[in-house]
Amino acid sequence: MKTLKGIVEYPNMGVEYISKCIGSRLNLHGSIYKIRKMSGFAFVLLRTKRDIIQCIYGEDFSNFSLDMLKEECCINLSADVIKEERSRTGWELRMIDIEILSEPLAESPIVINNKLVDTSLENLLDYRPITLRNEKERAIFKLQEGICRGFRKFLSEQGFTEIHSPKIVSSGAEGGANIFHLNYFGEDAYLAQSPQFYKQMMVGVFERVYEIAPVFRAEKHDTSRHLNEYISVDFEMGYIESFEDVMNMEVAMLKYVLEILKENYSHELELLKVTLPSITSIPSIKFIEAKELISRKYKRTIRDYDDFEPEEEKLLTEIFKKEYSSDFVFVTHYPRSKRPFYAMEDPSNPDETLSFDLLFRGLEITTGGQRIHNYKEQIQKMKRLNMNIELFESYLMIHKYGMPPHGGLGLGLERFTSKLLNQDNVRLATLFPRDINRVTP
Ligand code: AMO
Repeated sequence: MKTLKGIVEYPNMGVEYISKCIGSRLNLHGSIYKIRKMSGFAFVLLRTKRDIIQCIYGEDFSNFSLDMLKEECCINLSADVIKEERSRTGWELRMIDIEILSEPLAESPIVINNKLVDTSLENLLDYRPITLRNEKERAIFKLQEGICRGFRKFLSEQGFTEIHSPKIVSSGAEGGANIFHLNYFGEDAYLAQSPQFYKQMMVGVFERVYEIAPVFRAEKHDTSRHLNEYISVDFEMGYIESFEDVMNMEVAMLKYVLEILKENYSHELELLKVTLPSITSIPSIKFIEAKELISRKYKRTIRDYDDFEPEEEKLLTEIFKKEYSSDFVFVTHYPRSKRPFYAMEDPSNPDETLSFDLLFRGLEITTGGQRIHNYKEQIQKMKRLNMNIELFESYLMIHKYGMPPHGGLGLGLERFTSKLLNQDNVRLATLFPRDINRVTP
């Protein structure tokens, strides 16, 4: 009978840990990132889980030949931590013995071990399984992990229950043509554009819920801000007094995330030279006032009274950066023509909805608002929009059988990450992007 040995303990191989081990011999593992040969010795960079650790190979102390090492070999290493004043860390790591666990078959077709992967976006994405091994590339996604960790921790502390809603659905939630159609055993089905209906249903169960999961949009345009699959951070909360409760929750959530990053991800922030924005409060402006403000300040004629042009989003955030030193701005009261059928209209002006977007450094990163919870009101609105009510029967159960006033939001994880890192393309903050021209790798 085979006995299991238990969990493989993860040895802490970070630079910080090694600094505490001067005078000892350590066992490490990792991949050879780069070898720099000098005369009689070599610098060997070992890529471990989070750090790139500089080791020294020396003919006089290493018990193996340098020729055994190739870039991207995976090795077990025993090494001595020796005090060395001239080194930036105060120590050097002398390679004593190695065990080669695996060797690559071929040399990498693209140089990944320089500061940057110096190539086109196309190549960067085509060779994603290996370009992600670059120190800076992987730091982007370590930070993204931190962002999600922050969202989860915050929402759970605020009494939200994490849910997992289906991604194969029978109707679209967000309207528009950007929905993927499926042949579901001969029936029509779709890939979920958002967890909208399900998170609302679950408010009737848990009062406060959230989900961090992929959603799908059949975007036919090749832009720097659209993906066909992205990660949506959604939350929904019951017993709200106003959609501003949702906005306040988002402000607190973003502050919390920035703190988590500051406390636990300084290594990646320094590597990527990211200065985090500071948030005290986030200013807000009504949609129509924002349109007029941009038009006045930049002498532009308003062409579309129902929506922003991408350029206007940029200009609006510029104004708020200059005048309020804020990287974020909420835009509220979007016209009802631009909001889905579940959006609650403002009783004092039904042309406007009790909804908002959050813009960050020129880009919309969140949409949210209060939802209609009254059955009759919802049916009336759907009739007005000529919708086929039968298709939405299961969703409408919540309205029919009782729902608290509620609202929530959806935030695009890749958009938020890319703006935080001052990137100009959302693909750079997506592990394996899906766009109109790409389904691999
Ligand atoms: P909306 O459709 O505005 O709202 O989407 C919410 C947020 O998702 C991000 N986003 C995208 N990111 C990358 N590629 C895309 N194609 C893409 N489309 C949207 C944006 C956007 O702000 N159910 C509502 C949310 C709610 O009211 O709770 C919804 O999905 O950051």
